[in-house]
Amino acid sequence: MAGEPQADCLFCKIVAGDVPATVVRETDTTVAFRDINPQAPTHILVIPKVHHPDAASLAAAEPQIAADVLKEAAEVAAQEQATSYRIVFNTGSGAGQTVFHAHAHVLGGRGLQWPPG
Ligand code: IU
Repeated sequence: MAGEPQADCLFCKIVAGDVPATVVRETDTTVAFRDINPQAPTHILVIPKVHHPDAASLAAAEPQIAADVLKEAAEVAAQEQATSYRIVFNTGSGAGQTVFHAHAHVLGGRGLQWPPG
């Protein structure tokens, strides 16, 4: 069922505490943790606790939790003292999505180029 934990999902396992992660913030609906392969001095992933395969399907099914993810992305940036930062939702393998559980990348702590690669 949409939103239910998936046995083969790495991020569902992080939510459950079955896979370790460096958690920096947690709310009733979200978890934020450091990316294991950081692309900037600040590189944190904010995920909903519920399972949806990407940000758009999360927003369609549970818009309040999608809003929570965005709010937490800003909170994480503030906690990291990143005044300028980028929020990225890779969607689809062609855009670099490798984990099919919705997540926001929060990138900061250095100058960021535009357009991204
Ligand atoms: P992507 O947008 O689906 O490519 O992002 C997935 C991210 O998850 C990617 O930046 C990985 O480095 C990160 N990640 C992680 O933080 N911990 C893990 O155990 C695994 C991937 I596997």
